[in-house]
Amino acid sequence: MASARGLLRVLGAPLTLGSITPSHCDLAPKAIRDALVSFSTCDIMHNRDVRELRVEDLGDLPLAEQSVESAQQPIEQAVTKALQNADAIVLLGGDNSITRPALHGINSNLQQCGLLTLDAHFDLRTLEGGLRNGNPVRALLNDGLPGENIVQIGIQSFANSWEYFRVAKDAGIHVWPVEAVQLQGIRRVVCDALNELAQKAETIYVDLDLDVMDRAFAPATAGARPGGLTPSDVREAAYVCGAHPKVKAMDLVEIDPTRDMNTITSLTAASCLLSFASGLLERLS
Ligand SMILES: [Mn+2]
Repeated sequence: MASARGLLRVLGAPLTLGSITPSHCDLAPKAIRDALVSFSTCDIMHNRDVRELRVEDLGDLPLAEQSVESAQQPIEQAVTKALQNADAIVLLGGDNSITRPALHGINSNLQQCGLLTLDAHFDLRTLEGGLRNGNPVRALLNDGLPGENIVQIGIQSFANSWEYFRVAKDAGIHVWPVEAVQLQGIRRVVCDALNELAQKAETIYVDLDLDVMDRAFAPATAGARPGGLTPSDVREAAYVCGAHPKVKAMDLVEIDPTRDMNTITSLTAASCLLSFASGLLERLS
C-alpha cells in the first residue's frame, strides 16, 4: 500500500546454543515467516488492514553457530540499529537467551527500562554456568535492571523452584501467576502491567516466551506445561503491547520447529506478530 505509515522492523535472532534442553530454535525465524503465509492481513476485530503499517524485514543475524556470550554484542548492536527511525521492532528468536542483549539494545540506561515477560518461568537461574535461556532475567538484574521495573505474567505453579520465586520477591519483581491471569483476564493484566512499568521507565521491552501457553498449544517449546495461556490470550497480549507508546521491542522465543505439531506454535507466534503490528497502528492513529 502506497499510504503505509509508521515503521515496524522485524529481525531474526536464531540463537539456539543457550538452550538448557538442546534445541533447534535457530529454525524458528523461518518457521514463523512461513507461518505468516497462512494468514491474511485483515484484522476484523479492529477493522484494520495491517498493510497500512510499513514493515521492513531485516532478515536474520548470523547467530546459529554462536555461543551466547559471543552473540551478546551483535544482538545488542543490531537491535539499536534496527530501532533507528522505527516505532518498534519484533525479534524472531532464537531461544530466550536473546532477551538480555536485546533489552540492552533498546536503551543503554537500564534504570530507564521496563521488562514485561510473558513466560511460564522466572528465568532467574544462577549465572554460574554462563548465560543460558534459563537466566536472562537474572542476568539483567545483575546488570542493574531494577527488579521493580520487571513484571512477569503467566508464571506457572509447580514449574519453578522456591529459590527463584524468592529471588523474584526479594528483587521486587511483580509476579502474575497464570491462575491469577486467568481469573482477571489477559487484557486487564497486560494493560495494568504496562501502565505500572510506564510510570518507572521510558522504554519497555516485551519478552514473549511461547512456553507461557498451555502445552497443548505450544508443543514446539520445551518448557510449556498444561494449564497455560491460550493462543487468543497471547495474541491479545501482543496487541495491547503493540498499542502502548513505550513498548519498543517484543521478542518471540523458544520455538523449536522440529518439535512442533501441525505448526500450531509457529502459527501462534506469527499471529502475535500480526497482532502487535495491528496494535502499533492503533498507537499511531
Ligand atoms: Mn523463558
